[in-house]
Amino acid sequence: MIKLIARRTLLAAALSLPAFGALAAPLVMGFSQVGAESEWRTANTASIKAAAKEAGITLKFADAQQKQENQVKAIRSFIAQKVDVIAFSPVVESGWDTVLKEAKTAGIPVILTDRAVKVADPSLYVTFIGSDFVEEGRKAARWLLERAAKTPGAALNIVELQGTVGSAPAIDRKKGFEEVIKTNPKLQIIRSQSGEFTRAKGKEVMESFLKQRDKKIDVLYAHNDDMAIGAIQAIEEAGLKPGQDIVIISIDGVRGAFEAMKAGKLNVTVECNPLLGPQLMQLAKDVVAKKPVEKRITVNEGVFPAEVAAKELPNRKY
Ligand code: GYE
Repeated sequence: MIKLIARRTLLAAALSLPAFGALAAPLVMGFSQVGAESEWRTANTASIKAAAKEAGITLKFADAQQKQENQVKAIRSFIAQKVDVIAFSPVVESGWDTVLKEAKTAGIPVILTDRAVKVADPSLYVTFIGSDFVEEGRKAARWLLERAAKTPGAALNIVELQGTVGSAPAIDRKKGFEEVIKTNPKLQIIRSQSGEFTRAKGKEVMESFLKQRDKKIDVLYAHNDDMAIGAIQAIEEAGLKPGQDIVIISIDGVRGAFEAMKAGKLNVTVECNPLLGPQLMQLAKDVVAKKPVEKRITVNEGVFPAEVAAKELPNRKY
C-alpha cells in the first residue's frame, strides 16, 4: 500500500512538471556580433561566451566583421536553424525591419544587445539591454565644461573622432556631447570625422587633423578608447604631448585607457560596460519562458579621470 502511494505521488509529481522535457533541452541562442574592432568588443564577446557556458545555453556565435549584410545573413541562418532566441548587437541603427519581421513570423524572440535599432514597429524586438550612449556623451562634455571653467581664457578648439557611421553609439555620443558643450560658446568642434572605432583609423584621421594647420587643436573627443589610443600615437609622432598639449577625452574605460591615463597621455575616460553576458543570458531565459521583461535595460557606469587611474587599474575587469 505504502509503496503504491509512493509510486503514485512520484508519478503525480512528474506529471505536474509539464515543462520537464523542455527544461532538460538546453536553450539555443543565435548571437550576431558586430566584429572585433575594439578592446571593448573583445571583452563583450568574451563575456557573452563565458556567460552562455555558465548558464548552460548553447551559443551559435557569428562575427559580422562590421558589415550589416553579414548580420542579416547570420540572423536568417539562425531563423532557418530554429534557434530559441536571437540576440545581436546591430552595427548600424537602420535597415532592420525586414529581417526582424522574418524572425517575428518564425516566432523567434529577438533581444538587442549593446546597440539599439530604429524600426517602425518596436514589437519587432522584445527588449534592449545596453548603455545610455547619449548620457555618456553628456558625461564626457560635462568633464570638459568643468575643466574649462577652471581655466578661463581663450576658446577651446575641439576635434572629434566619431565611431562607425550610422551606429547608435556614434550618433548618440555626438548628440549628448554637443548638447552640453553648447552651453559654453568657448567650446567649438572644429573638425569631426569617423575613425570607425579602431586604433588604426583613429590614428590615420588624427594625422590628417594635425596636418591641417589653420587652427590649433586644444581638445580631442574620441567616441572610444581605441581611437584615442591610435590618436595618441599620431600626436606623439607630430612632436606634441598627448594629455598636455592636447587634452584627450574618450569613452569605454578599457584597460588600455587606464594605462594611457597612468602614463599621463589620456585625461579622462567615461565608462561603458561591455560585460553584458550574465544579464543577457538571464534575460534570454526569461524571454523564452515568456516572463515579462523591461523593454529597455540600462547599465550603471562611472567617469574615471587620470588622477584615479593608478588606483583603479587593478580593479578593472576589462
Ligand atoms: O564603445 C566601441 C565599440 O557599441 C558600445 O562599440 C559599443 C561600442 C564601443 O567598438 O569601442
